[in-house]
Amino acid sequence: RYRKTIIAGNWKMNNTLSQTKAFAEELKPIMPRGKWCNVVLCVPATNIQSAVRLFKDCHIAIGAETCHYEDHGAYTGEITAEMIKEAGAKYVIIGHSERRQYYNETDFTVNKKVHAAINAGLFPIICVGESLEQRELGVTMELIAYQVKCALAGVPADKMRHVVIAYEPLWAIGTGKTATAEQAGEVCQAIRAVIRKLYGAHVARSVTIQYGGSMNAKNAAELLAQPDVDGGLIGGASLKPADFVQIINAAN
Ligand code: 3PY
Repeated sequence: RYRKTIIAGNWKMNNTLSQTKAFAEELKPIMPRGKWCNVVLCVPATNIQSAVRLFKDCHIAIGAETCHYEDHGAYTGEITAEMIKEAGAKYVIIGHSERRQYYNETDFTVNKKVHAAINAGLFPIICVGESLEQRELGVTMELIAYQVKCALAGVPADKMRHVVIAYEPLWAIGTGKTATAEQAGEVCQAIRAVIRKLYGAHVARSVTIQYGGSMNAKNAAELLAQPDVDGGLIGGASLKPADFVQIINAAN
């Protein structure tokens, strides 16, 4: 296999510090060992530093859920990629559809944040995905290609090994609806084709492309069996240690 499989939890706005500790205690005894897939938990910013320590024994890397694109300044409430990096995180989710929907994240700010993340030494997990209306209009592939190109504009080939793409169809997020394995596989394959056009076959082969959107303990194995699905970005099921472990096992 040319690329890493990455199972990443996206906790969204869930789990306080004490709940994070309880999660770690529940996870520790059941966490599979010596497996080859990489495991990440993207947690609220207030939990990053503790989570790095709490999940070290489980070999779980920590990620943030967004960052700002500037490296400092008058942006009340925001945090920089460098702050996230110094707190000990390795990854940062960029352009999650909830950020696009509620916080004016655009393809333009996604691109700036991707650069900020890479410059800080973080691995961006870039989310792309179509709405139900867009899927029904038959423009999914064009839209996805557009989002991927915008997100990666100006990113040099030698930085692409730090980049993760997550395909998250909007109609499957928090709805309990999952894309079929074929739908997920088809779009992830199309994303790889876009990267191949931009960077060539070698880079395209090495980039991890995840599926996200109601991936859970039951459907994970089938989704992950698709040749271009290299992992998952997992919402609700990453809040339950037993479910999360089942997904990790499905990836191995
Ligand atoms: C979901 O599974 O709902 C997600 O949004 C994962 O990021």
